[in-house]
Amino acid sequence: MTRLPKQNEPLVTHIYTADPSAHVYEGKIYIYPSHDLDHDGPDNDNGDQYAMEDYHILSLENFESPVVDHGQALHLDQIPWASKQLWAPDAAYKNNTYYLFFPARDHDGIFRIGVATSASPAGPFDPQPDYIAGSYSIDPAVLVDDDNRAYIYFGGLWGGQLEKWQTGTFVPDAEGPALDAPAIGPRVALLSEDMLSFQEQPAEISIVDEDGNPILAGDEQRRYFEGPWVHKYNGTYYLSYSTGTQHTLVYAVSQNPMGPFTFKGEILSPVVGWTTHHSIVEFEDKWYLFYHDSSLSGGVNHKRSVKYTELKYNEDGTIKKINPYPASAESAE
Ligand code: FUB
Repeated sequence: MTRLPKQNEPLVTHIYTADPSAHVYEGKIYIYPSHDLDHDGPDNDNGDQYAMEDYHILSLENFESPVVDHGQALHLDQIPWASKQLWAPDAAYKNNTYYLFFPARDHDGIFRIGVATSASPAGPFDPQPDYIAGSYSIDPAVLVDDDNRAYIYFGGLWGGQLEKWQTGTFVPDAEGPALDAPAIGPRVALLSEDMLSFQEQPAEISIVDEDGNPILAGDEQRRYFEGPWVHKYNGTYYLSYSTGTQHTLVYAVSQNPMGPFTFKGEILSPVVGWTTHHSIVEFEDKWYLFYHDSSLSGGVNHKRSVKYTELKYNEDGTIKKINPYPASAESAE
């Protein structure tokens, strides 16, 4: 099934796709999305509507060539430790191997992060028998740095259960912090050389304002919610994420991949649908934002479509804010 890519339009329409993690492998763009299911089941703040069961990998030779769906790359039935909800994945390349990192609920209903391997960026992927020891919550994103160290970032509030891990163990009825307390941050851990385990206990990333004060839990315009992504531009690490309740993609910067990160601003205005989730990748000397929205399904939260648009930096390294609907709005800033 193929389709020519157009900016701000669904990359594919034969299936619903979301949470795109884009990478350049073997000279092509590979996109690792969630595969949204069309169903009439429950829809709630716990995220039960996101009932995904497999992954399909998409690729593009370039932006003038058709989008290829490589078919099913991994199914829930192949993953012994997982019971349901294959949410936002990411991929990484190291040791001549492609790794797919993915969250799912275990048999106790707790989100964990698994890893699967392949000799090809298009899969199919072969899962490890157990989840990564010490892993929890959702939305893994992996950065293989220039020195070949690999960092995994993860975590999401609400259905993603990050509030329940504030003490380091799972507390089923734990709530988020007080609104005037520091917001919960995403987690980061160095991966082992073989990419199959954490080298250390995950650490919480601190996101601070320009004065070095932590962003507070009540600061919904800026506080972390889910969907971390880290990329490097001119030697600076950019942590971008969704603010959740404000449905905005924002970013913070640091000279250290483990933070602290200083909040900078917005990347993408809210899209149609409840979630916003993205990745940022360089291809042939330009930068691109991959994101999703629910336009194709008329706004159904769990029937989303992956899209892309060019991302530009200002001279000072800040990111130009993007309007996901440029034809219908005044202008992108
Ligand atoms: O796709 C399921 C969840 O919705 C993801 O894990 C979140 O980032 C949000 O996009």
